[in-house]
Amino acid sequence: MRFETKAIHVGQAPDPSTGAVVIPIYQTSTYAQEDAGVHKGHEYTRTSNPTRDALQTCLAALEGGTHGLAFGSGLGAITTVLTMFKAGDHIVCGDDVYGGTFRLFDKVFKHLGIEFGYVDTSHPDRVAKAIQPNTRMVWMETPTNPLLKISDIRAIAAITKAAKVLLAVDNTFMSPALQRPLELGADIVMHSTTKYIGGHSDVVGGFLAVADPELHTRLKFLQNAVGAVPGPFDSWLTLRGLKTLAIRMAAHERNAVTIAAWLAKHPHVEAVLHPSLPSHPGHLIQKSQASGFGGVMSVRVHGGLEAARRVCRSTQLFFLAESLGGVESLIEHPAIMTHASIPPETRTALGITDNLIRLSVGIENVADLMEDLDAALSARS
Ligand code: P1T
Repeated sequence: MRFETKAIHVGQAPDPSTGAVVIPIYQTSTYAQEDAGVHKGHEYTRTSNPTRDALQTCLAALEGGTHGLAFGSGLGAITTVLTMFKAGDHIVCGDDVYGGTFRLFDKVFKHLGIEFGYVDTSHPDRVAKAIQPNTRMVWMETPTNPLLKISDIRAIAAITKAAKVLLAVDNTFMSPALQRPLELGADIVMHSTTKYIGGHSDVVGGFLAVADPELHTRLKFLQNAVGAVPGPFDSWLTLRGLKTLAIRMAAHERNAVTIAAWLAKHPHVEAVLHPSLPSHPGHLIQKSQASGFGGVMSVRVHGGLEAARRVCRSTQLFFLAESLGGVESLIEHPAIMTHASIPPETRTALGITDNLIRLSVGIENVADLMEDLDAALSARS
């Protein structure tokens, strides 16, 4: 079965009792047992639920994994991964990650004794140098949020395998329709399913996919023990979104590639960060490991903070909002919004400057989106 077919059929056979072609929302917290310990495969919904099972089976298959685990948010998924470790363990983390991921590591797990080293993972040699005897995992995003830096998954997987540490890739920006890190050597793929997988900005969720049954057993134990699970309705909404992932991603991609090339020549734009541009330093690596460039880009506008703020509040179709990956276009200001939890000095050093805005290009008509951006850029000054 190919990707588009898997998205609609894997884990989603018609309901045996009614023939319903859509997996029902099993809105139940518990399941009646015939005798103590004798049940039909489900005991309690934190542990398992048929609607969640369908999502887990389908999305794991799309990622090329053997198993998947769904969570109530992306950060719930990351938290669960981190509970595999103990005080004194060390994690190498990309220096450009979603602000909430950095906050979770720096303000929660660091205080519990887990150590973190931050490196630019777009240079695999820096990852190799950062690995210490107590390193247990490398955590990275590619493309990164919000600077769209590209890291070579195959090269880093070779490094982590040799060092016997886990490689976890946050695949939120690409989705499995464009990039499948497990097939490139990663051990864990993580998603904020809030984004492209749900796809309609109506549900928050997270996901982990693995290709190693032993790692799945460890993480499944923690999914139940920690309890950051999604409810049946959220699982159902996410699965409903997943069915159209391939066609949505193609539409996001088409619009974003057109807009990136146009903005790169726009007189009010200083720089466009999108891997589709041949001038992007990660362009060739992106082409070698993914089948597209995705719908998110960041743009440095001419002028400073005020100019960027004005652009953000002047668009009509691009809503000024956090998040990304929904069918509607969004615009946001990372330094003030999604990455505010990163200290200002670090933001500046990384390049999350005050004139940086991030676009999540939706699937509206691209000419309407360009007119909207053009008018907002003209209102800049
Ligand atoms: O919001 P949540 O579902 O908990 O997922 C967190 C998360 C993890 N990883 C990446 C790459 C993300 O982009 C996010 C969430 N990001 C936003 C809300 C945002 O606007 O960037």
